[in-house]
Amino acid sequence: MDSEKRLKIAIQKSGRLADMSLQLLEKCGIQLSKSRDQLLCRSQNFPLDVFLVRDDDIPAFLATDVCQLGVLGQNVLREKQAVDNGKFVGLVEELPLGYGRCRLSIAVPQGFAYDGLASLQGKTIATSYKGLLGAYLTANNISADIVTMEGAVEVAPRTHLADVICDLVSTGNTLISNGLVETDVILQSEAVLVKNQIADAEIAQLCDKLMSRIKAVQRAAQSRYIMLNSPTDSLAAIKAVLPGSQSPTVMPLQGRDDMVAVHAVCEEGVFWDTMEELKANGANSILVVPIEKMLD
Ligand code: PRT
Ligand code: ZN
Repeated sequence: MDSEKRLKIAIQKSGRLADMSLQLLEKCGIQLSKSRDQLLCRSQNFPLDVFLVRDDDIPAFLATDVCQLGVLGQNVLREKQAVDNGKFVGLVEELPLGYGRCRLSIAVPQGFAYDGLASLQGKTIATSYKGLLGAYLTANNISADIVTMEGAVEVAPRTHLADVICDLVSTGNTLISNGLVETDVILQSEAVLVKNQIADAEIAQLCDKLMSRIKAVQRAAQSRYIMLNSPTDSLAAIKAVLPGSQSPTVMPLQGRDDMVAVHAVCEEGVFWDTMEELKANGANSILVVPIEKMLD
């Protein structure tokens, strides 16, 4: 492979997605220079350049092929696509990453007589998501005025800039403290790995390699290694209880004909009730340990 070719990924420089995105690369074994003041970090042990930018700029970095991969909220990507599909149509959501979860919702002031979307007819709605909101209103045959605000959308009704708002919600605390009630969810969102149409075969290969590492990290994070001793006659019952495991390893226990040791990788969470059920089926010495890395 041409050693000059490097894959380029854009992640958020600072903000809600920044730490998790950097940690994800680190968990993939990618070492980066520690300074985060700069725009660009080069990895020394993987042909990868990491651009640290504002999340809103990532779709343009991908559309212009400055980077081939980006990590951003689905809300940001879908909004850009809703506003200018021609420019961003080639960007593909490759992998949901399980963090940065939120939803884009409409919220009305307490006391607003809300009786379904029709109540928004002719109203003014403040949002930073005019593309997504506009498409949602059109799809539901509602005609309303959209006021675009870049921040502090939640104060718009109090300051009489708008009747209602459409904004991101995660805990819902911001809505509550501003006397607003969530009525409609327009979009559920999380951080996602986005890819452009990679033309270069070697870059595409690097991209596949990074993606398979990310998938392996995700699988390892949700998997557990479980070890237990089982009565030989309840082995079938014990295997049936083990969550998401394929073929457990069964080994003899020295000096015991009636018991065997069972080791298994469980690709689902192992909760207390599962352990209690294993115990109820005769298992003992049950150990559940996290898995650091996993590759098939
Ligand atoms: O500087 P840069 O442009 O990169 O960052 P930013 O300020 O635009 O974004 P940032 O860091 O705030 O958020 C980045 C991404 O995190 C968003 O695009 C979403 O995908 C995701 N995310 C997850 C959220 C939230 N949760 C969230 N709660 N983004 C924003 N919020 C805001 C929301 O706008 C509202 O003001 O938090 C408030 C509501 O929070 P709750 O918990 O009170 O409901
Ligand atoms: Zn932003």
